[in-house]
Amino acid sequence: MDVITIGESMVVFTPTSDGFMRNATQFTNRIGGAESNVAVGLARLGHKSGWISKLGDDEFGKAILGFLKAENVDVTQVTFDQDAPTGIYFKEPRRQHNTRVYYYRKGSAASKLSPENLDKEYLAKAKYLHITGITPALSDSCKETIFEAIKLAKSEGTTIVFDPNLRTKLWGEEEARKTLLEIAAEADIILPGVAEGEFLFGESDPHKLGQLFLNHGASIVVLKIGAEGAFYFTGKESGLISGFPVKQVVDPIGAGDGFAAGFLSGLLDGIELKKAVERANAVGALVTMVNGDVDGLPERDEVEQLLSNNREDVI
Ligand code: KDG
Repeated sequence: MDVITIGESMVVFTPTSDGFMRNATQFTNRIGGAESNVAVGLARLGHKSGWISKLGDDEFGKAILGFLKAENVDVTQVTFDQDAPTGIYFKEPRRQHNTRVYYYRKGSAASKLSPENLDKEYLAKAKYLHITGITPALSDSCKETIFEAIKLAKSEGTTIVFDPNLRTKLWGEEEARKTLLEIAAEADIILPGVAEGEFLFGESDPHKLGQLFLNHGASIVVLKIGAEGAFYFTGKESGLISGFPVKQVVDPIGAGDGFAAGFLSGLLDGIELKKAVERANAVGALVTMVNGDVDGLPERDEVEQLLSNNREDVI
């Protein structure tokens, strides 16, 4: 297994009409969840990814499992909870870059994940364990699961990758900051957005933030600055890799997960760090051009085409 992730996936409902969701009469439904988005992104790029989770024993749980199986994500570590439902969420696109989300996931099956759901041998098979800041926000047992997974994976020499994915709707700021900093201290590679860096360290200068994350324990920091691209820092080298300008962002949700999948794909292929960041930018940009959290995740030829084109031609 190349990358293993742990988290919650949900069915995502989006109104088919513009305007406030209170007036909507029809919705599309798709699948989303930061960690499974990364797993799907990696699988589409030809890597082996696995997703650890719990689903409700209901129609939505079956939909998610079926979707991920069809995407070639390993779901052998997914269990069904008989007493709790699969989470759902709604996306209300207001204006470009301003999509409101409403979660219906409290007490969901995934929030019941606990350290007993972890199989040490399975974690040992992974080159990378990808963690996000969403899963520890779901419940105390989810938080314990994340710290236990990190401990088990580290004891097997697995590299820990962390995307803080701050979701203030899910927990209080103080608890979020404390927990995200604790996980960041365990991570080998960290992929924050600049706003998350500011939330964690009260600092918005990218260079200072890069250094702060390195001092905090990471050996590779990739700091996302939205459409403009991302900075990378290793302690030995640093730089800015500019993003791919997208003329019309259709749906920005999931771009960060695409970025993580693209970056990990580059590392798995053994390409230069700069090139891995460029691949990450490319996948993130492609995700924003399609509706849905996972729907824009590209296959390898699409990324290669974007990377080999003159940037202006592309988007
Ligand atoms: O990163 C995209 C995710 O935010 C989305 O797919 C849903 O996992 C999700 C969440 O918790 O918001």
